[in-house]
Amino acid sequence: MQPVTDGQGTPRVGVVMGSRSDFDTMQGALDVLRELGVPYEVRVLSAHRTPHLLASYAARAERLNLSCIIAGAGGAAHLPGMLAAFTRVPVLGVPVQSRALGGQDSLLSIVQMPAGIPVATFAIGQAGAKNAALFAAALLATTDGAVRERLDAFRQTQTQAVLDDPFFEDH
Ligand code: RP5
Repeated sequence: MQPVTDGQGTPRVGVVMGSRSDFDTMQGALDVLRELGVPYEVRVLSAHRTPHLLASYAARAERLNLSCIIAGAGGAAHLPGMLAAFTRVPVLGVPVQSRALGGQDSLLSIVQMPAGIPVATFAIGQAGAKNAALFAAALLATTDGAVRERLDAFRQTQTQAVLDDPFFEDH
């Protein structure tokens, strides 16, 4: 099964998730990448249900020279760590909110990597997914001027929205 791409050209970022049920969370990352014009590909990849695909995806990430892989998973969330074990492409881990433990399990599974194989870990849920995408864009912005401009504009818009908020003028 080939990963789905966003149609913007050769992917620069891979977005993977352990289950289709993670999609709503990971949509946050896809939205940000699309807004910033960062070409990505996305697919479901499970460390325990499709371990062979995990290994081949890591090889694909190197072949495509992806700048990073955003990997979301919940529960015993070994997907980001296993991917990082198979490739030197940087892995950004997103803990998906689990039903049983609210995502604390996902967070600890991802963040507590033993020394030697790093995974950059983000907040639980959509905030983490969005920030992982912004982080991926910031990595690309070190060498891609167009992404840098769009990222700067995104941040400027965000700042302006706070400055323009009329809420405090009435209080
Ligand atoms: C993990 O198990 C997935 O990342 C998902 O967050 C969790 C539950 O998966 P489903 O049972 O909903 O497929 O592998």
